[in-house]
Amino acid sequence: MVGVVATTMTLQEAADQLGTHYMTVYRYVRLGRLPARKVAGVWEVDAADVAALQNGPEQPARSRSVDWSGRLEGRLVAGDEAGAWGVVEAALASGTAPGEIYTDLVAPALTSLGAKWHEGTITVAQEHLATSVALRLIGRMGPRFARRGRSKGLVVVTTAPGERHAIPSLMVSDLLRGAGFQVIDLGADVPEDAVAETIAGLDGLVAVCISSTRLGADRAVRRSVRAIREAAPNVPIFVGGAAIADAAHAADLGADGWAQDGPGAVDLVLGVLA
Ligand code: B12
Repeated sequence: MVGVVATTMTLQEAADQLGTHYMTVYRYVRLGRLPARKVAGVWEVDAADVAALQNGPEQPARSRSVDWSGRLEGRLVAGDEAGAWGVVEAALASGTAPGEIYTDLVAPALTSLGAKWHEGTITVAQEHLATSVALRLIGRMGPRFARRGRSKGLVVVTTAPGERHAIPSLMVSDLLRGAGFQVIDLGADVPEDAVAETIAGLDGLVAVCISSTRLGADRAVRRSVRAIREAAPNVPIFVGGAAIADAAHAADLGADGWAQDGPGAVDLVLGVLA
C-alpha cells in the first residue's frame, strides 16, 4: 500500500511538529513568517512551509535574547541609516519575520524615543532624524511584504485630517499586504473628502482602516468615518492607533471595529472575509 503524505496541516498539527504552542504558530502566521490561508474558517498551512520553518537556520529563541529594538534605537537616534539597516538585516537573518521587524523592533524603538523626547532627554531634532531614518527602513522593508497570487481584496488605509503620524499606517499597510491584501495607503493628514472620493470609485473594497495617533483628534476621526460611510455604506470601517483607547472608543467614533496593534488590524480585515 502506498502511504499518503499530508501536504497541508492545521495550526495545531504544525505546533505539534514544531514542538511549540498553538499561539506561537498563530503568531508566526499573523506576522507573515508562516504562510497560511483560511479554509472554511479554519487556518491551513503547507507541510513544506512548516518543514522549512523547522529546518531553517533561524531559531526564534535565539533572536528573542537580543535587544534588537534597543540596538535599532541607538542607530536611529544617531541618524545612522546603514547601521540601522544592519540591525534590521541581522534580526531578519536570525529569524525575525518582516512583520516582527515592525512590531518588535521599529515600533518599540520609536515609542522609547518618543518617551525620551517627552522627558527632554533627546532633542526635537534627534527625534525628527530618527523618524526620517525609520521611514527609510520601512521603505526598504516594503518589498518583503509583497505576496504573489490572487489578492484577498482591496483595503484602504488612511488617517484623519491633521494627523501627521504616518508610520503606523505604513506599518499596518505592509502587514495587510503581507497577509495577501491589496492596499491603498493614503498616508498622513488626509482630507475626508479626498478619502471619500477615492473610495467611491473602488471595486472589491473589503475594508477601510483609519490610523489615529494624535490624542484629541476624535472630531476629525469621526468626520472621516462619516464621510467614508456615506461613500461606501456597506464597507466595514476599522480604527486603531495609539489615540484609540479601546473598542468602545472606536464604536463611539462610529467605527465597526478596533484592534490594539498591526497584527490585530490584519485579523479584523481577515474577519470580514470569514
Ligand atoms: C515619529 C513621531 C512624530 C513625527 C511623525 C512623522 C511621521 N512621518 O510619521 C512628527 C515629528 C511629525 C510628530 C509630530 C507630533 N507628535 Co509625535 N511622535 C512620534 C513618535 C516618536 C513615533 C510615532 C510612531 O510612528 N510610532 C510607531 C507606531 C508603529 O506605533 P503604534 O502607534 O503602536 O502603531 C501600532 C498600533 O497603534 C496599530 N495601529 C496603527 N494604526 C492602526 C489602524 C487600525 C485600524 C488598527 C486596527 C491598528 C492600528 O498598529 C501599529 C503597528 O503595530 C511617537 C512616540 C510613540 N509613542 O509612538 C510620538 C508621539 C505620538 N507624538 C506625540 C506628539 C505630542 C506630537 C506632536 C503634538 C508634537 C508637537 N508638539 O508638535 C506632533 C503632532 C503632529 C500631528 N498633528 O499629528 C505624542 C502623542 C501624545 C498624545 N497624547 O497625543 C507621542 C506619543 C510622543 C510622546 N511620548 O509624547 N511625531
